Amino acid sequence: MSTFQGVDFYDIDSMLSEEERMIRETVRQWVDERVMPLIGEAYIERRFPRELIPEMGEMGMLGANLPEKYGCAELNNVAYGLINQELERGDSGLRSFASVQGALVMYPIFAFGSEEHRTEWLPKLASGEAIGCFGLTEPDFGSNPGGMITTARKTDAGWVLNGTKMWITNGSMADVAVVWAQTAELGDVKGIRGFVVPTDTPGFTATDQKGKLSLLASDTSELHLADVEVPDSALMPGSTGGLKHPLQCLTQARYGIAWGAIGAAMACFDESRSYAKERVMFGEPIGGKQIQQVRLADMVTRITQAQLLALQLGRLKDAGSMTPQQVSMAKRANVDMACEIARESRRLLGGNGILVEYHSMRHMANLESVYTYEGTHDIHGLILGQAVTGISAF
Ligand code: TGC
Ligand code: FAD
Repeated sequence: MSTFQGVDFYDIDSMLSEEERMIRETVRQWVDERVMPLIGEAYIERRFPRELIPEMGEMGMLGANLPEKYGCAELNNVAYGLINQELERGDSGLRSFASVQGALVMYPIFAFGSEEHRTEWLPKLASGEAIGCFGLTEPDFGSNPGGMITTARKTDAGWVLNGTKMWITNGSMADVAVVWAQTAELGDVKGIRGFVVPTDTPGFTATDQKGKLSLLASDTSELHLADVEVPDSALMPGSTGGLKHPLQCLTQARYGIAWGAIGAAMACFDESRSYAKERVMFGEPIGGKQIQQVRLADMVTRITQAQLLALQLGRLKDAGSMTPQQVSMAKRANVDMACEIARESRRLLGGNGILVEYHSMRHMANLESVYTYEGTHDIHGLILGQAVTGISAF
């Protein structure tokens, strides 16, 4: 049974609509009842809890800000952010699953796909009947995806894809992959196009990434494309070349991460606050010691700052004026905040802090991936540096 207290030092609830609060509470309760009892074991077993996917679909958590017309919940972006927050309070792997499904697969199909792509895939992805993955990163092109060497060659029958994509979330579970490939032979200097590729297409294989020490309750895989033949209709007609379109998807996912990181941090703060009040050492609760009080004070301050940043970002997104650079600031600052809080929380818990029965170390390990994926902390620093100086330092 969860004893999660929540963190709302600045009465941020009063800045949410009744509907937004209600959605947050519904997902919060679901995470308490369905995720918390199993997540520690799933983590140790290194498995993504697939049994939760149909419930996530039924509750409208997948592609939640996309239109009802395609089976989605059509929520505003603040409600969508709050869902991410609550999912990541459970585990970053769960939020990652939803981020990839919604922001990196459903969003590009919605924004750049044909009407046939939308009607074929969006309702199934929204319900969780189908799972999607997003193949952008390659072994030698992570921060710099523009250098990708996966190719899409035009033939009379359609396209032939060849290449390797690395670190692909949901890769082994996926029914459909959004694959980004070079089409330079079209004579297009900005030749990167997006393809909707059913994963049962001959030549497409996915292998599990072994040896992870982070995000253990998440499917991370390598995709191999060996002469994968797809019809002309696999090309997303709205992906008209260049990095702009994949980066547009990343903006959607990074937005969700800015919220998600708050959830992981709240879980850690909540755990260490309770522990500090209960753990007696030198004859009194450690929460009565000044060092631990300052530790908790720093945590609640940084969470509050992150909440305000995310909420304003959400309001800007709902108003249609959010910029990618604003998303970079929130992803970078909030994930950094969560990494620090998870580490401090684990330390406050002493020896117990390394056990899976507690959550802080799992979050700490997960957040190291979150710090790196969707644009590393450094890359978002460079994006912000460019925004304020006008000079690119990549
Ligand atoms: P650059 O020349 O700056 O930009 C090319 C075009 O794209 C536009 N643009 C954006 N549009 C929308 N959103 C953004 N965030 C955008 N950033 C740039 C830009 O205006 C330009 O448009 P146009 O019209 O002039 O052509 O491109 P660059 O090659 O210099 O790259 C810049 C850089 C380094 C920032 C970019 O490559 C980058 O963000 N690299 C990081 C790669 C990354 O984040 N990969 C993530 C892979 S997916 C993943 O990690 C999933 S994790 C699982 C989960 O989400 O839970
Ligand atoms: P690199 O780009 O090699 O970076 C190495 C280091 O160099 C970093 O510290 C970086 O900040 C730094 N660096 C890079 N460029 C510069 C520079 N110009 N100046 C200064 N420092 C620099 N990708 C997908 O396409 N789909 C997915 O679903 C997906 N899921 C992922 C899941 C996990 C668990 C992980 C770990 C990654 C995932 N990724 C995914 C890939 C992720 O986006 C990349 O790992 C990330 O973009 C960084 O690329 P890289 O690992 O190649 O690091």
